[in-house]
Amino acid sequence: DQKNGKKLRVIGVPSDLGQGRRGVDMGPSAIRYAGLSDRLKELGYDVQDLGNIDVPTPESRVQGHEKLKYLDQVRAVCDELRVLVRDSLRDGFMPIVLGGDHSLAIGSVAGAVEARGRLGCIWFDAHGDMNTDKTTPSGNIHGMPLAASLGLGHVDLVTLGGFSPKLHAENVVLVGARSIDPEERVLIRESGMHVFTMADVDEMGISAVMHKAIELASKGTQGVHLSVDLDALDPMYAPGVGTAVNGGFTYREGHLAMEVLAASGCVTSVDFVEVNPILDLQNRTGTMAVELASSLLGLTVM
Ligand code: NNH
Ligand code: MN
Ligand code: MN
Ligand code: MN
Repeated sequence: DQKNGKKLRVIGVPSDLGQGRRGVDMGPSAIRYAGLSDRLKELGYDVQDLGNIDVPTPESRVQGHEKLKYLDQVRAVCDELRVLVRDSLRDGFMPIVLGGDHSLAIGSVAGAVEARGRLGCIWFDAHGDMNTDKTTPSGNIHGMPLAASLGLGHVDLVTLGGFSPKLHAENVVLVGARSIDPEERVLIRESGMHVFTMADVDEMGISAVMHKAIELASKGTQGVHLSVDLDALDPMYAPGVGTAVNGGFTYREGHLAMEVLAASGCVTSVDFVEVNPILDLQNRTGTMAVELASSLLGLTVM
């Protein structure tokens, strides 16, 4: 079942505060330029684009804490996004959040959980995003959103919206991982969340991985938040990301993952993040985001 009928709301978050390389703030424009709204309208959806959240440029602010760069600004942006995602769901729209760096997911997850209650989460990423201010090698908050959503890390990130944790580890599934920091690995293990590495995808096949991921994320939940970091894909198909890692999903694996999700009807909100058009080749990565969105939302009726 399409949990929110046929109404979609697009929310842009032009943030590059959560990572070190400028340009990801232009991600929402790149995804729109690649034709997101038209593609979704062709699929029969009513699409409302809310435009972009106001995000300060890093050059105009002080970085602040070395282990939590731009903490205050990231928190403010996430809080604004939380309200927009929450209210979109309450108004009967499925939110599609365009990034921007992955720190924004702290806000989208919070808003989605506020609106719907207990949610599962499927996180496509080359990375774990399970660092805290204690374990981060970079101080970049885009390496922390999954940890924050599970109640781990700095209080300002964890308590967004006034409740914590947002997610329960048994309903959280990371798919595509192939670059995990040593201390982050310990947190992942201790948390009890589920991980399908690229090696698992190679062994089991993406279809089996996705069916298992959906089962885990759906058990006892009111829906699933899907967070797609474009660096989950192989850099051949998504070169426009700040921290590319070889050995990612092929084009077809990415699409099959979306198609299995579409058939299940479990996804109730979604992020497409880390698109950096400055590092891209002719907007290949923005285009990939649009194509993945249309596979995710494509009607399965032939
Ligand atoms: N794990 C590294 C860090 O925390 C890199 C994170 N980069 C990402 N995450 N793109 O998705 O700094
Ligand atoms: Mn990543
Ligand atoms: Mn990420
Ligand atoms: Mn990233």
